[in-house]
Amino acid sequence: MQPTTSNSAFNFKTYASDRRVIIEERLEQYLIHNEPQKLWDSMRYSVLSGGKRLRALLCLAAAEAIKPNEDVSNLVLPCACAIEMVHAMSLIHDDLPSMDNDDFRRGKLTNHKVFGEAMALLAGDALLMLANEILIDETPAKVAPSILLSVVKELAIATGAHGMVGGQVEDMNFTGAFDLGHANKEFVDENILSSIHRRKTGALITFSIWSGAKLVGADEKQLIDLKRFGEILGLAFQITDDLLDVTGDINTLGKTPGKDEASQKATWVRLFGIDGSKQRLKELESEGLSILESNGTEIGSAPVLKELIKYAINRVN
Ligand code: GRG
Repeated sequence: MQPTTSNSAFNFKTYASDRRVIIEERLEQYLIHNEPQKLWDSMRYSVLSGGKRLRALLCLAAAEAIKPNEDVSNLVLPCACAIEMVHAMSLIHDDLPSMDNDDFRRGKLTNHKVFGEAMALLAGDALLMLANEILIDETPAKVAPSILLSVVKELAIATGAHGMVGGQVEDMNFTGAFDLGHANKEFVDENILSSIHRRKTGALITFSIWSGAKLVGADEKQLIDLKRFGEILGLAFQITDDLLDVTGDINTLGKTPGKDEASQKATWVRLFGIDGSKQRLKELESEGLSILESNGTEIGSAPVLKELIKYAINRVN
């Protein structure tokens, strides 16, 4: 894979489609058919069903931003694919009748609609563990064990009670459709909503960027800056998701719009309206860009991360 350069001829569309090809190939390789066949069919169905691959792209892009003149894709592809597996499992579980109860995802029937609830649960469980297996087994030995161990630990933190799972529970607590005894939408304010978004969605996105940089030897200052950049991008991504639920249509989104409103979810649009949400996105974009630009190292000169925050905000699905 050609390293990225900082020259003005950089074309994000070409970059993203080239990287998506290698991500898809690697995912296919890691998910080669196995037995029990129905379990692997279910795992493959959700991972290999398209998706923007934003998290994997962020992981590759962060690595490339730290080492702009080297081909680092082999060092970070196992991690990028592990992240896509964790992401796919979260979508499978999120779509279950006991959670968001969705029928469509990525323009196709949701996993439980095709394979049944029990298999969907188990496919999610298996993907979570496969992600760890791939990260540990397939990351090249050139990466120091201490670095790999810290990446494995951070993935656990981003995924579990401190991150995604905790955020999902907070989200449920403030969703009108759930009766957990203390749900009260009046109490949702910007701090609470930011915390939900930071954990439910932002933690894995932040990890995607941080891990790509960590695996290729980023220094502490670069890691701190990239973590902050990841938090901003993660929040912007989820605010955009809240907006798309109101403004999008099923054909473009690949999932049913209007679900947040119907289930009385706590969203940015609900708190601040469409204009307020768009305004916050503008602020987040400029905060994110200024972190990259003020870095004064290779990160600042890499065009990909800058384009990725714009993409996360301006996407249509
Ligand atoms: C990790 C054990 C474990 C459980 C997961 C269900 C759950 C607990 C968490 C829900 C997390 C979740 C689904 C958050 C929403 C994030 C979000 C906006 C997803 C959509 O991501 P895109 O747009 O999807 O990147 P594509 O299809 O492009 O990959």
